[in-house]
Amino acid sequence: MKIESVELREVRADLRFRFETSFGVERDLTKVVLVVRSEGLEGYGEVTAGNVPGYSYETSATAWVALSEYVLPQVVGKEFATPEQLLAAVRRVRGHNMAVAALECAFWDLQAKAAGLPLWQLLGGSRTRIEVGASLGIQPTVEETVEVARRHAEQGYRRLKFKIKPDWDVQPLRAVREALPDMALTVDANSAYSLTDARVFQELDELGLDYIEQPLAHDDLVDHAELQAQLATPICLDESVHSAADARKGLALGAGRVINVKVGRVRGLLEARRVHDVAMAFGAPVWCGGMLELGIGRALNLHMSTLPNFTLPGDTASATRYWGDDDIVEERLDAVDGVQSLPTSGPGLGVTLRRDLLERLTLRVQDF
Ligand code: OSB
Ligand code: MG
Repeated sequence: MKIESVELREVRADLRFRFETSFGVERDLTKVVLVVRSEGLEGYGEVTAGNVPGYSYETSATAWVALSEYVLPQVVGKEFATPEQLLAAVRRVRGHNMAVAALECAFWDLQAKAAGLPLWQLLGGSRTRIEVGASLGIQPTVEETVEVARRHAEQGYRRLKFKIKPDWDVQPLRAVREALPDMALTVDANSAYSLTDARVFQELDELGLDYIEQPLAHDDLVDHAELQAQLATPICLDESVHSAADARKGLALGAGRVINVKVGRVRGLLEARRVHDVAMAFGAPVWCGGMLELGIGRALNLHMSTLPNFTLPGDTASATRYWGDDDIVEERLDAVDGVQSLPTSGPGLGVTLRRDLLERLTLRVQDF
C-alpha cells in the first residue's frame, strides 16, 4: 500500500485522576495521534509516550520531532507491502520506538482494513474476551490506598497493581493484602530501587503477589537476575525490554519470569508479537501493559491481547475511568466485570474517530 498522506496531531487529554508513580505525576497529558491514508482508507496510530521523560526518554514532544523530522519524510509517498518493509525504511532512526510504533500500527490498521479483517485476526489472535486489571497510582495515605483497592475490586477488575517507591511499599501493600486476602495483587516500582533494597522485596515476597514489576534500573537485566534468585515471587520486566532480543536475554538470565508487553516500547506490533513468541518459548506468561492511552491505543492493546500467551490480566482498564466522556473514539472501551470485548465497528482496529472532539482537543496539526 502506498502511504499517500499522513495527518500528525497533538491533542490535550485530561486524565480524570492524578496518577503518581515513582517517576512523577501524570495529570493533563499531551498525546500524539496520526492518521495514515491509502487507497481511500484511513489507518490510526497513537504514540504512547507521556509528557515527561520519566518512564522513557521519549515524550509527546520528542515523538513529534522524531516523526516530523526523521520518520515521516522517509515513508510518505512510498509503497510498502508489509510492516517489515515499512520498518526497514526507518531503520536508521535509532530508538524513538514509541514514535515509530504509532506509524507501524497505523499501517497494520490500514492493511487489516484493506483485507476486510479485524486486526486481531490478521495478527493471529485466538480469543476475544480480554481480562483486565487496574494500575493504581500512589495514594496520599494507606487508608486511601485500601479504599481505592476495594473500589476497583468491587468493579470486577481481575488484578490490582500498585505503584510503589522507596518508603511507600511494604506498609500499603500489607494493608491491602489484609483487606483483600484473595485478590490478585501486584506492584510496579518503575525502576526505583537497587539491589541494596533487597530487604524490601523479601518483605513483599511474603504477601503472595502475582509478580513484582520492574523493581530495578530501567536498563538492567543482571541485577534483576540476582534479585529474582532471592525471591519466590516472579519479577515482571517492563522498562528493560525493548525488543525480542532483550526478552530472550532477560529470560535466559533469569532476570524475570513474566513480561509486560507494550507495543510502543518495542517499536510496534511486529516486534511485540516476537516478544510474545520468545516468552512463550520460555514458558513465561505475558500481559499487555498500558500507557494511559486514548481510544486508538486502547483498541490496539485489546487486539494484541488476543494472542495466546497473554494469559495474565492486562492494564487496559475501562476508558471511562481515564477520560470520562472524552475519549477520542466513538466506541466505549469499557470493561464489564473485568472483561473487555474487542471493538467491532468494522475491520482493522474497529474504532471510529470523534472528529469534532479531536478538533476541540487539538494543540497542533501538520499534514505530510
Ligand atoms: O509502568 O506500566 C507502567 C503508565 C505510564 C507509564 C508507565 C506505566 C503506566 C501504568 C498505567 O502503569 C497503565 C494504564 O493504566 O494505562
Ligand atoms: Mg510498568
